[in-house]
Amino acid sequence: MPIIDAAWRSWLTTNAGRGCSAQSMIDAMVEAGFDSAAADVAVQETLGAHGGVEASPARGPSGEYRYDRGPVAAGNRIRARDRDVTVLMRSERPQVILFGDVMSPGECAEMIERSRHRLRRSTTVHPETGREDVIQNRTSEGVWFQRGEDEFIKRLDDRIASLMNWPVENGEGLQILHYNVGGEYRPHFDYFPPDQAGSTVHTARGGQRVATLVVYLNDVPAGGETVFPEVGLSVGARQGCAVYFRYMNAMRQLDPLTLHGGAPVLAGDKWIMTKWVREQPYV
Ligand code: PD2
Ligand code: ZN
Repeated sequence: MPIIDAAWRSWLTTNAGRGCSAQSMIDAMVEAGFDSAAADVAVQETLGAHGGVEASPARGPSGEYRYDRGPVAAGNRIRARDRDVTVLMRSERPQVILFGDVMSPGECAEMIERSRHRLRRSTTVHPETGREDVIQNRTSEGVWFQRGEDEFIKRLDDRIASLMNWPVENGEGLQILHYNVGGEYRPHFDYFPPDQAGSTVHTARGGQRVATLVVYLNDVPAGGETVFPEVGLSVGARQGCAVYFRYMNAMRQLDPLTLHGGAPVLAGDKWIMTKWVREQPYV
């Protein structure tokens, strides 16, 4: 019998979001070789908190966000392709997980050295036009690495896909950000707000963002925490650790409690690496 891996979870999420009936998904899974009890459990888990609400492909249903089961594996330690990652903290509402040991000190240093000379001032998405603008609420510099662009990047992409339990092809490239003292990223959502005209430019490729992983590449001596102001949560930047948060459920609702920001750096500097993952392949 096949196993319910990241690709099947993504398939379930996409089809639930499209409003497919439970029976049609179970039938398709049985056709693909699952036994009907296993297919039924997987479909019910995906639809879990759906109730009777209908999903709309364009915007997702409105109403209170429902916390369904996320894709990240259970347990205190997760084998993420080539590395054992520790789970330091989990929050269910919003869905936030703090990981230790996602990258070694050597890998963090290599990522910083590869980025240092290629940094450009970061931009944000203009809500109406979808264009990338340099504005004051994001005082950092960044650089993108294309998915799988060389062996080193591919190893990190594969590890992260395994940790997030989401298909590697649904991930954007890796983004490295650097903040100097005073640098910050004021609270924002990583998803593209469906009510803003500019979002359609971004969701045309790969659909909506569903979750984020921020890896800290250095220890920040003071400030620079990732903060979730709606729930009073603050994550200190420690080299090799990472914070995961998921904001789109299987119904395609978006979780407003995932409002988050990068607090001002008070001493030293801050390097992070971000992976955003989409509902569909990002090609
Ligand atoms: O700098 C951060 O800690 C941070 C946190 C969350 C950056 C971003 N999100 C981002 O670039 O979206
Ligand atoms: Zn963010």
